[in-house]
Amino acid sequence: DGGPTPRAHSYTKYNNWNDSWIASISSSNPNLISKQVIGNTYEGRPMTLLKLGKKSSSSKPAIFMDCGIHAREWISPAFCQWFVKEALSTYGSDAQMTSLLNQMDVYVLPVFNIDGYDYTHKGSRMWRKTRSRKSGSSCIGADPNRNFNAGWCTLGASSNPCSDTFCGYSPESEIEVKNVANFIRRNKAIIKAYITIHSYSQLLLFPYSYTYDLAQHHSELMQVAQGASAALRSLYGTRYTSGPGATTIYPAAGGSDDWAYDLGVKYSYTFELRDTGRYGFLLPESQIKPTCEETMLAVKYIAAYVRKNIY
Ligand code: PAY
Ligand code: ZN
Repeated sequence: DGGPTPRAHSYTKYNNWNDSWIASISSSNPNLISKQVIGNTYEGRPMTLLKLGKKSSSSKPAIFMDCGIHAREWISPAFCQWFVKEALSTYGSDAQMTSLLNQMDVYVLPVFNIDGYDYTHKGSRMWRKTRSRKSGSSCIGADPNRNFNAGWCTLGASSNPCSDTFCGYSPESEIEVKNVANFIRRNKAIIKAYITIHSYSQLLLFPYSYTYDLAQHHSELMQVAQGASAALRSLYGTRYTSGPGATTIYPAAGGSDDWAYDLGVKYSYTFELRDTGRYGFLLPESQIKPTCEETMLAVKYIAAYVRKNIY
């Protein structure tokens, strides 16, 4: 007896992390998709990164997108799965997607914090952090979005291991953060945009969150964010607010978007998907499809802008 049979994968349901979706999608179209493991999680699960893009002999500029940094934000991994499915099924028919995948590669990390995500399915639905342990504390995990080396643990983060915004014992103390940071550092010459998907609040954030200072490219980042928000709104009227993290939501140091930006990835964005609090993290499954459809328009808008403005 192998225990309970897992529910079949569906793009309009919240699926727990499982190797088989990744294995089947990545072998479905070898000309457009491949996978690589960038390291293991604290509990030993492989972090598999998908690479979407038309095979090419020379290296292409790339976009890196991750979902599921925070365990309880279930709409986020649902969006990464949706994005991969849409990319494969609309390549060749949708002009924007075709140009994107012809000219660039898109790296998608479907679930960043796999251990935490699994725990929200099997243990506690509202868990946010990783699941790492350290002797001397009975509290588990750190906030991966406070653990990047960007103004680490200065503002809007806690040094208390029991806090939901615990910054960790040192920058990149969380192995999941280290694995992603290592990949982006290794590939920083080709990575032109960093997109991270969270929920909820309906915001499109960009640096900075660790300081109130405006980013060097503030006005361009704002202009692109507003264009992306308008594209998103065109489908179902969903309203997003755009702006720097510190003033648009709250100051928060150690976030992935600020870290990527300071590394030199100019187009660095954090999405806070639906809703504005009615359901919050418990967004009903009936909203997966409309949320993913509208978010596709925003992500494709940013991707098209980056593709036309390679630096
Ligand atoms: O860039 O300022 C930033 C990060 C903001 C997010 C964070 O706290 O890491 C915002 C929250 C999130 O998605 O984790 C928003 C949600 C609603 C929360 O838990 O507060
Ligand atoms: Zn989050």
